[in-house]
Amino acid sequence: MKRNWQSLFSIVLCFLVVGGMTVGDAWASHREKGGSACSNLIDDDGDGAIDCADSECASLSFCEYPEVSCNDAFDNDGDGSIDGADADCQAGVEICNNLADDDGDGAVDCADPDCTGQSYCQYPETDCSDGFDNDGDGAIDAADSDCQAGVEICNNGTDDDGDGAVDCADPDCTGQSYCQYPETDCSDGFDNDGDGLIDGADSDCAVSPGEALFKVKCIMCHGEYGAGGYAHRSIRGARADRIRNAMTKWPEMAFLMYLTDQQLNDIAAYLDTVPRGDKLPRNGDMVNGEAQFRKACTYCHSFGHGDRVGPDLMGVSTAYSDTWLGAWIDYPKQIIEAGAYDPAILDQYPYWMPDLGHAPADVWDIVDFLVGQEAIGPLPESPPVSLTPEQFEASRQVYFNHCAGCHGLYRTGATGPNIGEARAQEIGTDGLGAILRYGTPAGMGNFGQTGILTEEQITNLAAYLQLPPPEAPPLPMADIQASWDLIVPVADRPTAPQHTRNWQNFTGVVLRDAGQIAIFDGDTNEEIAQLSTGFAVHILRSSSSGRYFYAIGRDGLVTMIDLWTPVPTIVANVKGCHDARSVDSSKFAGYEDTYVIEGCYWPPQYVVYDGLTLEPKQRVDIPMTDINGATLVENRIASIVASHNNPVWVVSQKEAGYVSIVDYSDPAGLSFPIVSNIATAKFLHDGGFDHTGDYFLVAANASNKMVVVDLVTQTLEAIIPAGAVPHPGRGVNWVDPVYGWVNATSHIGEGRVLVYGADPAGRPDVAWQVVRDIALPSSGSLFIKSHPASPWVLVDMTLSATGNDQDICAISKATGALDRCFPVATNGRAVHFEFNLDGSEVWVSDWDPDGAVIVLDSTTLTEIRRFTGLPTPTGKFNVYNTAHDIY
Ligand code: DHE
Repeated sequence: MKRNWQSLFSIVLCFLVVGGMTVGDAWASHREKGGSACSNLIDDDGDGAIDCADSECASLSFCEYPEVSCNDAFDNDGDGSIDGADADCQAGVEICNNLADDDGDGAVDCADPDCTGQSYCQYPETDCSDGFDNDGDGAIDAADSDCQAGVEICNNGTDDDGDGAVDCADPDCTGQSYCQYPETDCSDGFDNDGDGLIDGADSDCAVSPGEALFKVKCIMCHGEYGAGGYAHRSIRGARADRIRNAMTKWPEMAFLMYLTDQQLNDIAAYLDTVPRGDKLPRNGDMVNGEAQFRKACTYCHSFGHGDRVGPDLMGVSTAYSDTWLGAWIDYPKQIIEAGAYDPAILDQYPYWMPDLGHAPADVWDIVDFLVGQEAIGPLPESPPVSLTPEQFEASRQVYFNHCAGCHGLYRTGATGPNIGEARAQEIGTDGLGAILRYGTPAGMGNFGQTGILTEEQITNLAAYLQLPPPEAPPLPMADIQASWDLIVPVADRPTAPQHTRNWQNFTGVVLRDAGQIAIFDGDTNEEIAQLSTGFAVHILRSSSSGRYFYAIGRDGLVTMIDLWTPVPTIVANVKGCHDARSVDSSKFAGYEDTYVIEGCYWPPQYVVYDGLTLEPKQRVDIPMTDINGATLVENRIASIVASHNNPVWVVSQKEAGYVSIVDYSDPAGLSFPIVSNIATAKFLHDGGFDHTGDYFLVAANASNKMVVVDLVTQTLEAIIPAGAVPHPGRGVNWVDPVYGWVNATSHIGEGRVLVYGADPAGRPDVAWQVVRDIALPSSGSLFIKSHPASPWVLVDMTLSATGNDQDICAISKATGALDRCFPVATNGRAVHFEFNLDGSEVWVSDWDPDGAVIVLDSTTLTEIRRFTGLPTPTGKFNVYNTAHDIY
């Protein structure tokens, strides 16, 4: 791992730096006798030898590189000889981009192993009709295999592979570094960044081309305005030939060889005009450096204790210059995006170095710490603080509120990994603190950065996690009954709607952190109520008729809301769990609005209530054995769906891996037993129906599977291998043009939508088989949804760690391909979709303390309205769609 990581480091870009020495340093310290430079085509010291030909210059690294083009009238290697006059151009030296087999070994340019490592040899032929060998492999345009039909060329403004997506909008181009670049030349008549816009038409050209280039290629080392950055030295006023020479001489900059003279002139022109910038402050504060390292880096890296998710950093300051380390810590994303790293090496890592937002002074301090600690030796781990009983209790509550949902009350893991005390001790106090502060790309939230947890809470929680979990209390029927609060008895309720609104088009919006539900009239676009519900309220479900909403709080409080009163009114509350996520009503004909079921995360039980009053009817323990026969300490009820075809609820037992069928047809209305336990996979989470309602599809998101249960035979129908941590919400059903009825999931752990056939009667050939695997720009998706009236399947990337958390993506039902991804949220993260009654609008949450619900036209996907000023809006539930399970 360490070796790989070091080779990752070795392919650095755009750095006018070698071993801590800047170009300026090098030039200053290597001059011909007489005091002039080794690259000015002048025999400065009058000894008859020019530049690199002069022995004074021999030790300069750039004098070791060849003239890379022998016909461009430019002294590429700064040795004073141009083209044919340069000895490099003699037979025997392969020049890698001149279309000639210079060394006569039968291999031309990039096809010659001598050229391996030349960064431009890793690019495809980017234009198949410009008469130019763009990738320097010796084959021009159609003669290059890159230009064969069916291969998307990512910057030629053409849909080469006919999948409806052009250039960088085509998922095939994901990862092409230049798809992350701006228009790098604003006057070449070429669409450099493949976004379909040429030169001045591209908004990237609002800044000068040189500035645009500088900001993606150079700023990481040289800082704002080239004022010095981590390279310590201003490059204000650097000339194009100096830049060319630098990139020719030093391997770290070789990947920039494809920059044209015009582009270098543009950069030089920009550097000529920049104001004098401030140098980055460097305090040499190792103590702060160590503190920052412990706070931010220790989840991925140890210092002297072996590799973790990332490599051990002991030795890193010997292997790399402080300039390099500084730039890497400050700008990891940009460095990767600039294209200097071989994607094949990056692919070896589950996670790439994230940008943790350090101030430059802290970056320098971390670098100084890495250098200083080297002499001292391995960094000892911090011991956990000892907790007072009050701090222990407060940490227990913090854990319950923020961690138990994913990791379990007993920390055995489910959606998140096992973080029992043994594993927590292994991660250590510093590592736990770092992960709580900054989260992970696998979906763990950045609780410290976002202010959800204070530093004190993080410190205490890191200690709490290293202690055994406390016993969780039961919640017996007597306590449940005592919690029941019938606010408006049925006899006092209206028998018809007391307003003229179209209540079936009401949409309830979860205001998570406020513990409230906002209710909107989808016809008039008015907010008509804001009602207090349970703690960190999670979801709403509708009664079968749609008249009532049932809200479930994470504290287990079920709240029943009547939509027929003049304004929506809470008519009953009850608490059947200490911790809960799911609730649903009885939806089979004859049982409309008759019963409600609440599934608990803790205790391991479900509770059935009267559907009109919430009077508790029965509490049922769930089995504590999993599908492998193992005894469980915790078995949570995850998703519950109410069948429209039978008088049953379908209940997912998370840890056990069983899908249970709970029958509510007892004529006496007293008994609500599990009548079938169907063994599937672990750990079950969220799911919904297929288009017929006869199959239930649920994510077993700890085993990367989608499970299909046949509700007619009450047997396991199929297990579909999925990607990392599938998370479909209730999923989505539509008719694919090739495969008929399909269903799909997105994933938390990877940027991928899997589409599988879902019509065993009509299309048995593809039933429950993956028929499409669609790449998304980011992992971190929570929900995928559609409506029969919309041509799109929409997917969010709420937990994206790569900056896509405000974006949503649209997959075309007509083509089955990803059509576009675009930003929707402005203040927070884009999360969850709901359609209005007729499906003409789709509502998306901007999940933020100052949040909003953004309403898009469900066909054009343009914004038509937004409801602002909503605290932490998350799930949204339209009455009609929720009552009828339309998704
Ligand atoms: Fe949810 C559905 C559990 C975090 C918003 N979530 C579900 C379901 C479960 C679940 C079991 C299925 C319910 C059903 O169909 O009966 N959710 C959990 C967790 O355990 C988890 C991962 C962590 C936790 O501590 O709760 C979690 N959920 C979240 C969020 O952070 C979300 C994004 C915002 C919030 O409100 O907390 C969130 N979950 C939702 C939504 C649904 C949901 C909106 C319903 C989707 C639908 O369209 O039906």
